[in-house]
Amino acid sequence: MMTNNQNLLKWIEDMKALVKPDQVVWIDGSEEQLEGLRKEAMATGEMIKLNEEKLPGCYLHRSDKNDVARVEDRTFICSKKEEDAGPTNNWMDPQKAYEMLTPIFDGAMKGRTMYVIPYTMGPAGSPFAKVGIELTDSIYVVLSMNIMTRMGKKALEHLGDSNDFVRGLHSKAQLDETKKYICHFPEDNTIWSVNSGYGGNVLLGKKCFALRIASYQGKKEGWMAEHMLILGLENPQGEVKYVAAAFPSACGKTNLAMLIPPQIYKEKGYKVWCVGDDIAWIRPGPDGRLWAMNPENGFFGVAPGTNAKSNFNALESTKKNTIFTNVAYDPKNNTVWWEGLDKNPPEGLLDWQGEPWSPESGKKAAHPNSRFTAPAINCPCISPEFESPNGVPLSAIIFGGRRAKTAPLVYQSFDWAHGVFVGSAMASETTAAAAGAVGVVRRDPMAMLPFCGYNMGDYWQHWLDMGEKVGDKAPKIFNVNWFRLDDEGHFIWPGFGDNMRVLMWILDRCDGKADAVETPIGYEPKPEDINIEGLDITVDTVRDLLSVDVDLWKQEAKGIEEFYAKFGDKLPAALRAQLEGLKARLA
Ligand code: OXD
Ligand code: MN
Repeated sequence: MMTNNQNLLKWIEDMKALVKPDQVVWIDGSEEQLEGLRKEAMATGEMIKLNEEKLPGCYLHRSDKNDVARVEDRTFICSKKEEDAGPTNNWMDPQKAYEMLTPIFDGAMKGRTMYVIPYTMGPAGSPFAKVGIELTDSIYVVLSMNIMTRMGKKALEHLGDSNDFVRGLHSKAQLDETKKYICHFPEDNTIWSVNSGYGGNVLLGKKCFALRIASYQGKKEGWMAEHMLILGLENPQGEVKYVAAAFPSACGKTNLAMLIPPQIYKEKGYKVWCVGDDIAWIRPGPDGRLWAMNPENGFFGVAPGTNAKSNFNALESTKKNTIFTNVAYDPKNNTVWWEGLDKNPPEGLLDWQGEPWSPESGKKAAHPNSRFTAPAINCPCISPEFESPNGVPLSAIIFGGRRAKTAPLVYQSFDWAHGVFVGSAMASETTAAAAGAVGVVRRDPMAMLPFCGYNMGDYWQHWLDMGEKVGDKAPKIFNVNWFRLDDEGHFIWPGFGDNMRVLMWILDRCDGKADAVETPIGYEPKPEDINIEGLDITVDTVRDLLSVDVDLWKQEAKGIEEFYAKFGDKLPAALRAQLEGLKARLA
């Protein structure tokens, strides 16, 4: 035992009595203990040690074939009142949820070891940092939490005698799909996850704590937990400005977070620094501005499509001390492979389930949601402020989605409240859209649809309140869309590193250095103010990318109105007023 914290010890005793493990092991975070666990996982086949020369310290793990992604339909917010979970979450009464889960957890760890993982989200000692304890019967979880969080003794020191820790209970149990549940009890600071071994469901520090529970804590305590990357853009004078950005899954968040500047900017001495790729905790600093911190310690990235061209920095991050899950395996070289890594799948490859694979087998070698869990410090462009206890001050907040026609390349909100409206109306279209066809719109406010731990209407009100609190020191809010399609269904904007050209306009706006044109939806750049030097597009293309189709926007306003209707009187009046304002400007 490594603590005298009676709240913690009592809770662990209660959980032990429930899951009945053969033994309990406290994770102290020492390399010695971790190495022992790696050896054990190799002996049982839970992990395969990869080529020590090519991929030092790296391992391959395979999850159950029916257990490969987050399960939104089995994810619940268990608040006392149903309206506190809101219309966008699955809800269960907390008492009923505990009653239902108790027999599932009862004896689930018989014959197994229960690992006690103390961890912090954020560096221990930081005013942002929060403690979680995860109890689990999975070595894979322990080793992955070691990459994704700060784990071990330091976390207990940070906690001291406090009762303020998130109680996470996880058991793989029998991996019984019909009894798989990811339940959050925000009012109890508690998460119970059972019958899954997949990262997003079982690395409880990430989506479960750092977004769902933390968003609820932030509402109570006056801060925000957001599904956002954080990046720093350094100019040739060495000044760094920070932005946070929210995009739905599969919109290139990790790519933007680790962006490599185009040649024309590199030459001049511009640099981009990655502070975080998925989650931002944001709070007012002593200077009255909003400061953001990445509570995680690693990246849980999607492997397929990652290559030296699409995301050099992410690929580099996976070259040591990384755990790969459900990618393909090359037994000859003892390395890994996935679709989009290169065009030459090695001969003799085994697919993500360990079955022989060849390009003719007509199936994917790596699972489309195969992942890497990589230490953030591996990233060549990791920000020097990554460990900063105070986080970084935000100049801008960026929302975005995947829209074929409606949203322009970039626009700025009129003010904070209008920016909250823009975020609340965020949406992406399904990508299968054939040439020119417009996909189905899925609303994903602030990219938090599956991650907000309470009523989304109350969450929007919290955003509005935070803006009031910081007043004119608030970051400026923008919306971007890298995904406009031409009539043949091709992307018009080059994207990737060239997105920096848009970031430059955004930061110029924040500095009062760039003009804008007022449109019904917000402020837009003058087409000639987006730098296209070195690109094979013209100012007319940029003009096209910035065009606002009033008819499409009238439809959009209707879509927002329908979505808002779900929230009844939880919809903040200020957002209703914003919608009316948009409609009036479009008329
Ligand atoms: C993620 C997600 O895994 O947003 O980060 O789905
Ligand atoms: Mn995410």
